[in-house]
Amino acid sequence: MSTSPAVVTVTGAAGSIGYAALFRVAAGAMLGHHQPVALRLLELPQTIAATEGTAMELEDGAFPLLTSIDITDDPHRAFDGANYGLLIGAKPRSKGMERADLLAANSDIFAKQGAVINEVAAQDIRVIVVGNPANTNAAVAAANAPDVPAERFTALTRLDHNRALAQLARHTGTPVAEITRISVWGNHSASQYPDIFHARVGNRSGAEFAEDRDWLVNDFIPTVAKRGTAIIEARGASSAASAANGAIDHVHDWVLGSPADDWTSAALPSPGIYGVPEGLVCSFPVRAVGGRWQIVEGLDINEFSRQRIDASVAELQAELDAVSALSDR
Ligand code: NAX
Repeated sequence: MSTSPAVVTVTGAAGSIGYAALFRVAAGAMLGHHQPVALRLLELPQTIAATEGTAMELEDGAFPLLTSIDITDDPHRAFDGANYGLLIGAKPRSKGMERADLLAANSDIFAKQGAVINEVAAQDIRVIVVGNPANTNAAVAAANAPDVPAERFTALTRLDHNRALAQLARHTGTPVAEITRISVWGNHSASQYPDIFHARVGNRSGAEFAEDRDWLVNDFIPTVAKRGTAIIEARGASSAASAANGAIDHVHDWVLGSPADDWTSAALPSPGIYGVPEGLVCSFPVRAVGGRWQIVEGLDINEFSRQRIDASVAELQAELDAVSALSDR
């Protein structure tokens, strides 16, 4: 790990997830406790004042690893020499907005940011997209950054993974630390598929718990997939700290390695395996080795899982087709 600062660009820095993420990035939770960080905060012009407030608080944290904070509404300045991009800012779905409108508005943002990353970011740039629709936004950014290896554009499904881990721990009365090998497949949406068939739950297998199909189908899967909505209903605001935590876990493991004998979940451009068409940014079981994600290959996918993976992949394909049709116009 280098002692020169890593340039970390955070878009949507004044938003809820940005606010929850920045302090932990500055404290070393993402890149390790020996890696200095230079923060670049990208926001919309109307939110720059609020971003300055966040920066004042970051300063007041007196974080030894935080070497600088730059605030801008100019993507070129924000991504210049960036080693890491946390793409959190996105256009939210407003009342009456159709999903197609949301896809269009965001594909525009992420196409531009991808092109700027291609132009000015550091050669080793690693990107995680959090802003929704996260998988398709990552695919759009990657398509607009032809000089950056596509595998460096990823999307957040670690939050879904962590939610699945926590729900399985609660159901089985097993500590989270004793559960491994959960997989989240597909899209970060209600169609995602949290798969416990390969999991280890203490000294038992996840497949054993999956035999209770009523619990699996009517409780576990929908609870994980719809957790975001449940949080909005309870809190009156969407997941922020847990989403920031997922993004930090994702980058941490990507750079510093995932635990041995386990795997995690991340959305990556598909190389065309597990029946997922090439180029879709799909969540897979992954391990991080030497700073690269590797999809865990060779897992036996039963019919129950196959149907659910296929349904989520079909949704991803429809999203990508919708934004591709826009760019062809
Ligand atoms: P907020 O509305 O609190 O913050 C978003 C911020 O992004 C705002 O400050 C806004 O000014 C800024 N922004 C918008 N467009 C921008 C652009 N083009 N450049 C720079 N900044 C821009 O939302 P927050 O709760 O922080 O959520 C951010 C995104 O994360 C949303 O799209 C949300 O749907 C998504 N989520 C993704 C999750 C995942 O697991 N992948 C889970 C949590 C969250 O729902």
